[in-house]
Amino acid sequence: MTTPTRLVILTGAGISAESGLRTFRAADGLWEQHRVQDVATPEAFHRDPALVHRFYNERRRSLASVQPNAAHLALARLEREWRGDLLLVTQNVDDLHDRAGSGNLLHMHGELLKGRCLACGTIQAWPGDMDTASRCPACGRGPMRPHIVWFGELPLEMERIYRALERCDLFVAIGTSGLVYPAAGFVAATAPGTRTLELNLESSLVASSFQEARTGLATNLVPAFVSEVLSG
Ligand code: BJW
Repeated sequence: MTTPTRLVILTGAGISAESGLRTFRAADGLWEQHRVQDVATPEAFHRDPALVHRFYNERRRSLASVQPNAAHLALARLEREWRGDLLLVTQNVDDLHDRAGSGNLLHMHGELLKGRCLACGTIQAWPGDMDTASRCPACGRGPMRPHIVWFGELPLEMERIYRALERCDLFVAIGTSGLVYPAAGFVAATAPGTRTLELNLESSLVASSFQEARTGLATNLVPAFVSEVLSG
């Protein structure tokens, strides 16, 4: 491959699957056990905040027993060792990229380990359980919600992401089904001539929009891709 200089990488639930975190849409995935409209919309939180808190408390707890895998570690290595410009955008709300050592990282769908005050809007670290009695440590007033982007809400850092997509010369999507927008449309937001590559266990719904698609496990494909970029 010709040597890229500006790289944007998008990751989805597939990169964390081999660490032991369930994806959303697999047969045993999170949406098999919970209806999206019951746990991942602002309306659901308004209707039954205790149920939504239980869903996210369980997922927050599950982070304690998982570790970054070879794919997360390879992307952190790329950031450390590569001289080009790298922006890592993740749809994942887990902290596995952070723990692997990625720094130039945007969590576009929020973070499980943070909470947001419904009164003052302050976002803060929230490592433990949250419930309807939880109060904001900053203002002392507001009830808290998980710092998660639900359906119908605006994903985070969109300006920075679209700016990077327009300027990059290589865009790579890893372990995402291509079902959820705006992330599924990122490949189409790159400039004409940008090289685009999908790495996934199965072809995504938008695989035909990529110039190249490689299928396999993230823990195999991602370290191999990183070695390719680092060897120029
Ligand atoms: C492996 C692997 C291994 C497995 N190795 N690979 C009608 C048409 C178009 C759009 C809309 C519409 N109606 C509504 C919308 C918009 C809506 C949307 O997209 N809906 C669609 C479902 C139709 N989107 C929104 O509402 C978003 N906001 C929005 O659009 O605002 C307006 C806007 C306008 C203009 C600009 C910008 C914005 C918000 C979306 C919020 C998504 N939230 C969730 C849940 C919250 C977080 C949480 O609880 O964790 O985010 S939904 C869920 O899906 C989660 C994920 O981040 C997201 C994507 O899922 P992902 O990562 O792709 O996982 P899976 O399970 O789908 O796929 C796993 C993949 O991994 C598979 O491909 C496997 O093959 C692969 N894999 N093992 C490699 N070992």
